[in-house]
Amino acid sequence: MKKIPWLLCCGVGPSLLVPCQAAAERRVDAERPNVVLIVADDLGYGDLSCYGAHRVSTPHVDQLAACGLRFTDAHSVAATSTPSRYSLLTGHYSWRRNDTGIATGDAGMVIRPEQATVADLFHEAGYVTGAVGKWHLGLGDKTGTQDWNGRVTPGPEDIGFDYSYLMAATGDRVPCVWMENQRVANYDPSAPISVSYRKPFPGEPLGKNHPELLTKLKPSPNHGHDMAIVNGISRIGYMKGGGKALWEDENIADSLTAKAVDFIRREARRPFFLYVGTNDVHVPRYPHERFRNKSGLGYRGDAILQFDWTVGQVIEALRREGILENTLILLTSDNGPVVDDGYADRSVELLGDHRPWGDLRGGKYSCFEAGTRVPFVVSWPGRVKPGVSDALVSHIDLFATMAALLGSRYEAPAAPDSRNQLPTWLGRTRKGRPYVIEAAGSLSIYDGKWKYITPNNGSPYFKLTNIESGNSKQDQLYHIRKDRSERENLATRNPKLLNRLRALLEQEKELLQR
Ligand code: NG6
Ligand code: CA
Repeated sequence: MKKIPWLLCCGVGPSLLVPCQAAAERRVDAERPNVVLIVADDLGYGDLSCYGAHRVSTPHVDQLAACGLRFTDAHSVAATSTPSRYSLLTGHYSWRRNDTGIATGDAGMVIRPEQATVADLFHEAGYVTGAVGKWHLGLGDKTGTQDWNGRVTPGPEDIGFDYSYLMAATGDRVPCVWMENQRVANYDPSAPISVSYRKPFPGEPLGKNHPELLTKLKPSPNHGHDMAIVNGISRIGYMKGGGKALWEDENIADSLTAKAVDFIRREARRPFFLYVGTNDVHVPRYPHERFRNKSGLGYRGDAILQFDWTVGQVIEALRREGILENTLILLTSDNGPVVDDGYADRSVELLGDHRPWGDLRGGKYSCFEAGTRVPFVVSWPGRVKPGVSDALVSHIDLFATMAALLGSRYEAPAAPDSRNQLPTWLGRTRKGRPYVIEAAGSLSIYDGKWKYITPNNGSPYFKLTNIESGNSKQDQLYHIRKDRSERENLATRNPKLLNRLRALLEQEKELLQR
């Protein structure tokens, strides 16, 4: 494990260290709670019953929200996974870099070892740290050069995680194996693994040529999930080998939940930080038979039930160990919802009047609110006063907020975009951020009342996923507080306001270029 010289805990260290804004908070919460961060995949603002879903029921999340604080104006930094998770873990805006787009399964580490993460913070504070589930932040040094038959390094260990059990990218991308502490779990020496995103392996059947092998799910036309076939589902990318290490999609939630529960059991006696990234409700959706066809909404709805089950299992494990009271749980989603994202799983046909995006416009990939306004629940029994908060909050603040919780100090270059929001996240104030910045086809800035979407040349509508992208060649300005469905573009009527937001955004963009 690397030691980050500039990252020190509890105020020890040379005077050049910039004190964290809320070191004082530590005095309030001195007993070092465990922190569990649950990040759902593509779960929409309207997908949970506590956020108004009527057609699907999520009792475990609802219970968490009932005992904690449910935020109605929470935002991820980006409308897809890699840039969203990058910012969540680093406190650095992914849009400041040009290499944080959706990562392939053979991408090198997007967060480089020298960069600080929230896991480093916990690690340096003496916590044991774990990451379980969806990763999608690259593994190894350089894209396409990993040897999947050995230890892939650098990896999560180099950015603060003592333990990891991860899928490299997404369920729809090869390699379809679990990486446990940077080695293929359940490795099968009789089936060495090769991965390529450039060319197929001779003799390996592909989804596009062998529909008869697609026993679980077929790809939707034109999305491109028709390459390597792994256990009855074709994926993006090419893969050979794997044998008994290959995952079965119906067991993904069980596997990652078991590892999360094991971690909690193992580490219950010392403070820990656990990141749980569920595969639900990302495609391919093929939930366990306990959930399949149970929601009435197709596999997407079933995957929501499965997600809720995972949340319940994690909470139950904490309760069993007697540490629920001393655990801060954060639950959110990496980006907004999509119904058909590449597989013919009948989620479109069976959606009925369920609205994954709630009353928001757009969805995953979109500059409109449904792309980046996400569920966000904070629970810490006895510490967080139960309720609902409409404070403006963002994933970007996880780093500084956790630093405040821990009383950690860190030098200014770490997490430059992150601000301490501990009082807001714990419900001690309803004052949130002055504004948030969101990235999809282009950047938007939203101050809790007005939102400005910068013009761009992208297509206004994504035909494949049936999502309004929010892209426009014109400036767009919406009065979100009155019109959160972004129906009326008020840009031409409010040039002053628009200029103010544009100037603020420009200022942010220049901030780190000095
Ligand atoms: C897209 C994929 C989509 C999904 C997404 C990543 C196509 C046409 N679509 O490029 O299926 O994998 O990437 O989703 O390739 S995310 O939530 O992990 O960002
Ligand atoms: Ca996602």
